[in-house]
Amino acid sequence: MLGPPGSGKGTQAKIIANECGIYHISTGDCLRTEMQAGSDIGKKISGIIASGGLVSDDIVNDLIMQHTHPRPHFNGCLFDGYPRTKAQAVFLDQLLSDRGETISVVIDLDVDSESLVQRILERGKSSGRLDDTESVIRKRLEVYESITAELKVYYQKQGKLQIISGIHSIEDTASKIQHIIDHL
Ligand code: B4P
Repeated sequence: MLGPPGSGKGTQAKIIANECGIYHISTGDCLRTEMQAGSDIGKKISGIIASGGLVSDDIVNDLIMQHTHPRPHFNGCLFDGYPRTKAQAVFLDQLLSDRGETISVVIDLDVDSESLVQRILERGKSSGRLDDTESVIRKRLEVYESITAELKVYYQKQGKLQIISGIHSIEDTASKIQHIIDHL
């Protein structure tokens, strides 16, 4: 699941994973769990997340290694907010290929910047997240445009990218994603 912060990746990933029996992994959730636990990793990353930057590829790829062992009871795995850099994308391709697996589809949720800012500010009223303030949101959008957005080209070249408008209701967006998955 690709898309800028606030585009609905987490929202949609939970719905789709639940409907389709797919294992859902959100690197954002994993990193927040580390921070809440006060682990060594959590201490290392809290400043980066609070300022809207990206956590290092090594830390995030390690988390992915820990969470992606084979899970035969699920119909696959849905990566939410990962990869966010070209190095992470290359790492994931290699990890899957070593297991004889591959990515089936990459869903990119397309939402305009002002709607993203409004959504995250709204979420910030109750989330308690340090990165849900206006200045940090704008930084996260810049980071997305300068580093993560190039992954659209990466997956387009692999013929895996499906771009979906994410400005409609949560239910409408979920049914569009479901349609794509049903036709894989
Ligand atoms: P994430 O947890 O991934 O944060 P996010 O991008 O804001 O989440 P998301 O985009 O899923 O939010 P959602 O749309 O569900 O990452 C947080 C931080 O962790 C990053 O900034 C980075 O520092 C670090 N990190 C995570 N992964 C990393 C990686 N791979 N590499 C390096 N660093 C990494 O929700 C937005 C809001 O919109 C919600 O309130 C929702 O209710 C609302 N909403 C959703 N869909 C809607 C719709 N259709 N209409 C109206 N509102 C909607």
